[in-house]
Amino acid sequence: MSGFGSSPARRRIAVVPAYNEEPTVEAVLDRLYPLVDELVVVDDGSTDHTRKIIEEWLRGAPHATLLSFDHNRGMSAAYYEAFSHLAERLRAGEISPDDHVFTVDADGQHELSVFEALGARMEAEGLDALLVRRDLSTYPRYKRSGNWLISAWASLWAGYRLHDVESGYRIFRVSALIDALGYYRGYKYSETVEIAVVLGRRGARVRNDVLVPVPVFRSRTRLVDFAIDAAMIPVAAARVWLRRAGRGGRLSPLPAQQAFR
Ligand SMILES: Nc1nc2c(ncn2[C@@H]2O[C@H](COP(=O)(O)OP(=O)(O)OP(=O)(O)O)[C@@H](O)[C@H]2O)c(=O)[nH]1
Ligand SMILES: [Mg+2]
Repeated sequence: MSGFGSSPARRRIAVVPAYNEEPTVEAVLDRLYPLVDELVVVDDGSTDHTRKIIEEWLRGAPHATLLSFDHNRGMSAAYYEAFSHLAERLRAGEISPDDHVFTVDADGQHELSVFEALGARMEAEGLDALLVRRDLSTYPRYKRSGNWLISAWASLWAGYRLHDVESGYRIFRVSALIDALGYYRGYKYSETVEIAVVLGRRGARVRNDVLVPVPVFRSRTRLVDFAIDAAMIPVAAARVWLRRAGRGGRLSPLPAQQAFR
């Protein structure tokens, strides 16, 4: 655990959104928990036994917190809830602007054997965000084409090259994450594309080219989710521009965000 001495080590906080992940959630939490200092899991109104499984798992996990919705609100809402919780903790001085937040899916799609190496890279390069690029070579062609297209579209609006903008396997510096939170909310799955664009427009140092394998293929996203994401990309960029114009060039709408950059 971190927190000793005059320059405490950077804390690692994991955020795991979960919706009807009964077969995999416990294994993911078991594997992830020893890799981090704390873990926040969001049950997004699951209708299977996901919530019960998490509640039982929590008994042996003193550094983990469950946030939950009574009804399903979508992946973006789950992330928004978790990140708002972290913003509160930052304001309360319980976490620091330089701590790292890792987002990991509850379906086992994110390769945790590279977790340490990703964290080390983030640290060594002083990044604000590392959006892990998933190796989608085992995915069907339509998924790969769609991912390429939306990543290219997002790159235009973000101002840097995105290779896998839909990736949910990410690391954020707390200050950059909370800053970005002032510019988007996300709908359905759009959180991933919106935050990637906002970070770029805010001048954050971001990489999206570190390639990792995907252990399992399973897809629940649909064409309508793709369309929503595509539509939200320019909206996210516009929000940053409008906010900047409206505030005469000031870049920090919330007190906590002054810590960014
Ligand atoms: N499908 C879905 N997942 C949710 C929801 N809320 C939270 N999640 C969680 O968000 C994470 C990502 O969801 P996935 O459906 O795997 O989406 P994805 O991996 O981005 O997209 P795919 O490439 O289609 O697998 C998982 O851990 C889900 O359990 C929701 O309303 N629907
Ligand atoms: Mg998934």
